[in-house]
Amino acid sequence: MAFFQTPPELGNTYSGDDVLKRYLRNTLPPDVLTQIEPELLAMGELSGGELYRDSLANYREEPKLEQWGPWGRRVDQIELSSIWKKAQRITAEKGVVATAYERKTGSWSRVHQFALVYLVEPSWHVYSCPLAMTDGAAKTLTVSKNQALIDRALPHLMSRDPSESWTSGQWMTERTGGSDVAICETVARPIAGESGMYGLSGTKWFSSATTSQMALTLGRPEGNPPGGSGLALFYLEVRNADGTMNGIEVNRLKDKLGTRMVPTAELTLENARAQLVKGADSGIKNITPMLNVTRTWNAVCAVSGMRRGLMLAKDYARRRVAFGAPLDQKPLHLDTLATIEAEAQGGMLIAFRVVELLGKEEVGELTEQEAVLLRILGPIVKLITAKQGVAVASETLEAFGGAGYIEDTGLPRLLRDAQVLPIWEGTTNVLSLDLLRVLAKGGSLEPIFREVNACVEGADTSLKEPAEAALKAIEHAGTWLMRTLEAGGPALVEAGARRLALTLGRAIELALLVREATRSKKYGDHEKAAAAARRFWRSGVDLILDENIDADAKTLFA
Ligand code: MFK
Repeated sequence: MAFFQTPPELGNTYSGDDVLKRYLRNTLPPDVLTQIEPELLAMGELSGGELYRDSLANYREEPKLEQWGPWGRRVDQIELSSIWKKAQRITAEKGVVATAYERKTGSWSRVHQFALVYLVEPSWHVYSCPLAMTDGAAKTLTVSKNQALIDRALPHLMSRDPSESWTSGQWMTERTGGSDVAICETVARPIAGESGMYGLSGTKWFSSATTSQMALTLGRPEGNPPGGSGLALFYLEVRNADGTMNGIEVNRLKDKLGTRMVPTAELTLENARAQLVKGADSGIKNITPMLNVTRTWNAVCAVSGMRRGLMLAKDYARRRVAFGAPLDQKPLHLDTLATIEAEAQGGMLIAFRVVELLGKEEVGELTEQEAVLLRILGPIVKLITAKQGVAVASETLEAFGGAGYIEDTGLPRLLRDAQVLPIWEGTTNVLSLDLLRVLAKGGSLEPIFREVNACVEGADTSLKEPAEAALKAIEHAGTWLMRTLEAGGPALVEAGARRLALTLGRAIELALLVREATRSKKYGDHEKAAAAARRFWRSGVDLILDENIDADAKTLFA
């Protein structure tokens, strides 16, 4: 009989995820876990069942832009994929954004929310993009204390009624680029007689989620100085009350490597009516609450993608027989999967550690030290999980051989959708430089040292070496920073900034893995967590180079 390979299967993404369940058990008060578990189970069922089947069946669907109506009027309507339309309804009904703001589980509300996101993200083809923006906008408006805008938009942003719920865009990137946002060209002209209202004119080069009802964006009020402080943060609604566009034209949708269902568009703004959110300057500073929230989403989506790839690869390894035995009995295959399993677990723990801190911040329970830790971890968590996400996705595809390269298996998308994670919301290098600026502004590595120390306290003797490696890496980072600044100056520190950020990230991930093993002891499943810590440690933690390698870089570039 001819041979046909059995495909991998995905079950309930919550029931099947021992790593998430262990983390939640070790972290949440038992009554909170009991309260949220039914929601997690339901989301896991949807994600591994109906949505997964949809995502495989409809993987070719893409958004379509209709610029003109039948009678010649400009309409700029974007038709979304069927999965995105379904996701719009599901996210409202399940309160994927609302959960963070309703705070039914107090300071654990962010863990609650992001556990839901983690369970579902790969099944809805990056619908997390508009949700991240929506969450970021809700946070930014909340902290702006602009009561009129809060009253206008927040009920929609956190609505559980699909007919009332809005998503938000975040339009920062222009033709001048998405990293050096301060050179944005959008001009803001005051509208006579309307306090705080401006007409915005310019081009937005990457506007994700253009189908949103509102956006937060940057523009320079006429007469303001150049640079980031001369920009202001604006709120606008995309359509007027009669459904026409608010001085906005959609030039085209972007033809991207991945995130193919995200309607990323190029926009021209011509006197788009917009309202100041918080004063007529300091726009970059005022939009940073949004950046910090969307970067957390980025990290959670990265670790969610890793888990999805691993779930499928592990299931497949049990089904796929080659060279006389199933792959799960092949030592080299197991070794390969074990290495990425440890990376995925480390990534998940750092992502959720930041989520925990964010939740505490929002209910006013963050200590001063934790606030500094959160600011330092912000760029680190985004950059390290994104890099791990790409590496793990690539290895996952390889674990399927040729099938991993074939579109209708649904696997190639895992890699393409991972590749955006280190790019949008701040590239690895831009975030490494952000970390340097935080440290230069009086921050020190002390909060990280304290965090790592607390995690490795009480570690089992079998984890002595990984625990020491995490501590040593942080010590090395500290001495490297001081020595390099003294001996080489800021340029040499800049050259090593990515290695510094990744080393700190890996050290924290390792320490959290060690802590997970320690915390699991009383439940008797500590060996699995310990094995992840050891495997992660053996892959290497400290990437810092003491030698002056700047000269080599210049030679190689020339
Ligand atoms: C699944 C996930 C979904 C995600 C969807 C993504 C959709 C994609 C759309 C995009 O890709 S949008 C483009 C993404 N671009 C970025 O995220 C910006 C990347 N660039 C940076 O982050 C730069 O570091 C930055 C623009 C902020 C640098 O600009 P500046 O003018 O040199 O800012 P500076 O001086 O570093 O910071 C200005 C102020 O903000 C300072 O405060 P002070 O004025 O009080 O000194 C900073 O401390 C503060 N600040 C900067 N970053 C902060 C922050 N505060 C808190 N948190 C931060 N992260």
